[in-house]
Amino acid sequence: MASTSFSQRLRKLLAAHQKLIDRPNEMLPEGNGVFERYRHPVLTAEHAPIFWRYDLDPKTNPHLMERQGINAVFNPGAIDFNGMICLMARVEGVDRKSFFAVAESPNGVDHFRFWDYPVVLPETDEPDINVYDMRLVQHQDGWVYGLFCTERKDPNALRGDLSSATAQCGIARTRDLKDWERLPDLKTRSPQQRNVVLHPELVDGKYAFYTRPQDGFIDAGSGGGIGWALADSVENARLGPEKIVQDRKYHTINEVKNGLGPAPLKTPAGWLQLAHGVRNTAAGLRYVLYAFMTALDDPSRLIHEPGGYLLAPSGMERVGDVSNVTFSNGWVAKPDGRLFIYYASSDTRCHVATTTVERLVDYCKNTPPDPLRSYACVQQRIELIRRNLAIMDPVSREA
Ligand code: M1P
Repeated sequence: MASTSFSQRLRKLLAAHQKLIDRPNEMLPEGNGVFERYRHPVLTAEHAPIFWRYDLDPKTNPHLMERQGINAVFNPGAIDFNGMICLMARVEGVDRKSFFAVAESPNGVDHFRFWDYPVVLPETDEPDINVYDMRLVQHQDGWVYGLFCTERKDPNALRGDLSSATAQCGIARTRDLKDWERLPDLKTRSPQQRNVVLHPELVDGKYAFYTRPQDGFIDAGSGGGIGWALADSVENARLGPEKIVQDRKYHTINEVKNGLGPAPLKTPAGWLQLAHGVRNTAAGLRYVLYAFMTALDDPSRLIHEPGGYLLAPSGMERVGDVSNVTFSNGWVAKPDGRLFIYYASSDTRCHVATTTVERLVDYCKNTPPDPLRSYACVQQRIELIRRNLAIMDPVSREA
């Protein structure tokens, strides 16, 4: 029988967890008009059920100690599923291994609750050491696909080097987010791949992949930009040469590397795309989110490329296991046009930002591109100032 202190502590643990899940979220005032942020993260390590972390049997755990802690919950894929918004979170145990687990919410901004069991992702003949960052896509062929990074020890690592890894794209599919069929990993010509995304529609009758060719585990190196290639089959997906859809450029938000976020959204004006860009600083890498659009008749053709970032780490988002990072691999567009962008901060926790498809398309079409030189940036801004001053009356200038 459980002691009184065991029972009391358990009651407290369960009550605190329930309170966290029940906590209403709140849109922060005074956004920039492009999107709104929210007061609280939507999913954190503390959202992991108590029964995932503690042994609740007083006989085997009389001190009610945490046995299998969770370090972080981040980089979620997202999908509108059976009337709920489901996040496919990257859950990282204290042992550093990540796995996938679904948390659902009725409204997309709060009340996210994990399903009882994490996803059992079948392995291939070459077992994954670590899996993360699943992009969920409801494909035209009827399956829900999950593309994710599978990481294994670099077979060419020197003796004693226990850090070098290889990253490739794993592929799995499901009908219910519960039972998963694992397909062979994507084969490409690049030594490593991360941030691979499946386009939601067939293109010329083939499966279309956005890729991120890279030379090393961390460095995009000579590889780079967001790539694109078609595969005859998804059951044994093999890509030929990758065309670069959106390149990296010197002195921009993505000069070090970039990678597509979630699968793009189809709009009358083109495919709406979200990506992350990485630049270097004296304090290390800085990851921000940016948007662009590609053509409906050719999703690999860039049509709008607004300059700068859409969303960058702010306030507490700046701090975490890998600080100064915002990363997104999930968003959900509702039939009424509302758009929920799920992003993680600093490889630690998940947030939501809301906007509409219409606003984001407007943002992509009307934000000027990065002119790539300070002088040209000043000209761009002077043009805006001139137009504004011509229509502002003196009273509103002082308001
Ligand atoms: O640590 C920041 C991010 O680093 C990787 O992204 P990328 O391949 O673009 O550098 C991923 O490991 C991602 O999960 C992580 O958030």
